[in-house]
Amino acid sequence: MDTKEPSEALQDYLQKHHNEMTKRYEAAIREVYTKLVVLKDDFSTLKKRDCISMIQSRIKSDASILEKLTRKGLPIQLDSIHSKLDDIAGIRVVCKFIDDIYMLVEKLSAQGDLVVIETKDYIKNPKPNGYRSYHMVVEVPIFFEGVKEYVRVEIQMRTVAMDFWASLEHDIKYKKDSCECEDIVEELKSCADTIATADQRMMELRDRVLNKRLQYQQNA
Ligand code: 0O2
Repeated sequence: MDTKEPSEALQDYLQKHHNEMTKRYEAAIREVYTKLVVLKDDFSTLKKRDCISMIQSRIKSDASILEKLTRKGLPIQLDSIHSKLDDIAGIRVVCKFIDDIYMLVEKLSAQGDLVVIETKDYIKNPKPNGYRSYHMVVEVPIFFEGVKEYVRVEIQMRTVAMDFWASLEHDIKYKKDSCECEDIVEELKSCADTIATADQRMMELRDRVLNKRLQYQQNA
């Protein structure tokens, strides 16, 4: 009789089948990554500037998968991972300007072979702590041994400035062991708001420069 706790059994399973499981998610990440690079190149040819600064990806660690299943009160079973967790495969896209994010969302959503499952706009509706990003869960078709499977990928899109805040906030909270002191929470929120204002101003500055360049060319 197997006397192991469900979490131990799942951990054993994840360890044993790590490669087999991650293969699917890695393939899905590659698909979405390629789509993003094509969009970036297209945009750069058209607009003569880059819209994406950086693309990062990761597969959620076994420990993080177990933590999330437990936190969400989901059954500690392999089935829960595939059907309930949307962020096993994750891609983070760091853009230059806020409108670059919405342009990418629109272009990605229009691609017939990618299904948008869910979107969360934490730019228009920031989290109470000030966190801003655009989250999208998409499904892409992957062929394994001749069988088509839809695999989910969570795409997080943010500007360089939003990424700066999220990375530091993540570090600060992690190192302070989730200190929820009110003054620190308020200060972090205030920094996020300052950054959001700067993001908006940078976009307006870019448009002013573009307009001036256009006027100069028309008058030349
Ligand atoms: P990691 O290491 O990035 O994978 P949940 O996933 O249950 O926490 P939900 O509603 O399913 O919550 O997901 P949501 O709100 O779309 O956000 C999940 C991910 O967004 C997090 O993943 C972070 O990457 C990022 N995120 C969300 N809120 C914050 C925040 O306040 N600060 C920072 N720095 N990042 C945030 P994970 O799984 O927590 O971590």
